[in-house]
Amino acid sequence: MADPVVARIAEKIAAGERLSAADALALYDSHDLIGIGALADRVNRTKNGNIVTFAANQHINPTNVCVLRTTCTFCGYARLPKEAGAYRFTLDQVLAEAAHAADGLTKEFHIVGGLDMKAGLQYYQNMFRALKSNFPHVHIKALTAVEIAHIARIEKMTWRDVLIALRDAGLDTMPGGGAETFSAAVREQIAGKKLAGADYIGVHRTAHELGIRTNCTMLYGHVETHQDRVEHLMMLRNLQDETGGFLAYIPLAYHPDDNQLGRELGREGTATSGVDDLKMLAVGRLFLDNFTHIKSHWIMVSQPLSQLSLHFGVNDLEGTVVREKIYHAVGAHTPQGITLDGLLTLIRGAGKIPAERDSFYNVLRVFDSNAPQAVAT
Ligand code: V47
Ligand code: SF4
Repeated sequence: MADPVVARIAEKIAAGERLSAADALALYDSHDLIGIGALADRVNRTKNGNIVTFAANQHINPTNVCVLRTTCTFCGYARLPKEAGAYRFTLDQVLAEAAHAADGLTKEFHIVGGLDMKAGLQYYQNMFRALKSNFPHVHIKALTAVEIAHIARIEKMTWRDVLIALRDAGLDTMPGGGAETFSAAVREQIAGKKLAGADYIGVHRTAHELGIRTNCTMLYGHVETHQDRVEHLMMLRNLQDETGGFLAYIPLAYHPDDNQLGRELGREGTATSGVDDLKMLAVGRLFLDNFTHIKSHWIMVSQPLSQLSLHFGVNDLEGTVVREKIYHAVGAHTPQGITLDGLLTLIRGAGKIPAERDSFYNVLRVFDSNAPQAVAT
């Protein structure tokens, strides 16, 4: 159903005007999904053409021990130190996990875990140094703002000093996890003791000042309102205006299985709707006019929906992930990894041109032929 509000916003965009918070709210409230998607697609094409990128990455989750285990009610991954299933990798175990990268194809380690009292600065410094020495060609994207603040707290250091020490040990960029939804009321309900939204922004600002580029996220589809979503996006856009340090925005669909929040809300087995998933990506593309890259995380929303999202403003797909644990702990039924051929087929099926990128979004190779490529992951 065409919505006059979307038509008005289209005129604004065509005139080069920035969307206001009220515009973003109107888009979230609108049921004109196709109109919003077409707008987001147009904006994306002007920035990224027909190219859809992915990175050959590997997730490593070195510890699931977390001091916030009982207060982040949406999380099914964390464990208390003595709880069944708790683990913390030794350095040798991390290197064994990382061994997949010996094939030379993996170009990025994405390393995140719990807030573990026994995983302090030295644990990560040793890990990053060893990874860099064993796999010098692999980029290290590691530790969310929440983990940086945790290390700073247990080591009695500033965020800045922790970031400098980790950068010196090999940290290249940071992922966007830990943002959840910034609203204090929402945080109180789903992540009562987690780093406040303003502090998440503060850690990212410090990282950007040190030349460490980062991603950002929003966890949606739990108890947040449309207004909460808009305020969250506004905080991200404002920091990007200030520093330009964000590489990509990634909305994360809440998975309600095997976590306390899902049980409290009576939502087990009911994931976010496809309409909301697409709208989150498209509105992100339209409101975050100072971002080049909007990423869909196919593990969270399924491969078919991620393929559709390529017509809703998305230009980047979470890549060849080896052994993803966090979403599979909370009911994601998608495969834990995808082959290169699978990814190419998915992107080409949307009429787009697949391209492998590095962690800074430089295109490494464009797969412009329809012939199958002799590379597997
Ligand atoms: O912060 C935890 C989310 C995030 C659930 O930067 C959940 O490139 C859904 O941020 N349902 C960590 N989500 C993962 C993350 C990420 C993923 C891929 C790429 C990048 C990047 C970042 O996972 C957490 C939290 O928001 N999460 N539990 C759940 N039940
Ligand atoms: Fe810990 Fe992160 Fe899970 Fe919260 S979401 S309990 S901080 S691992």
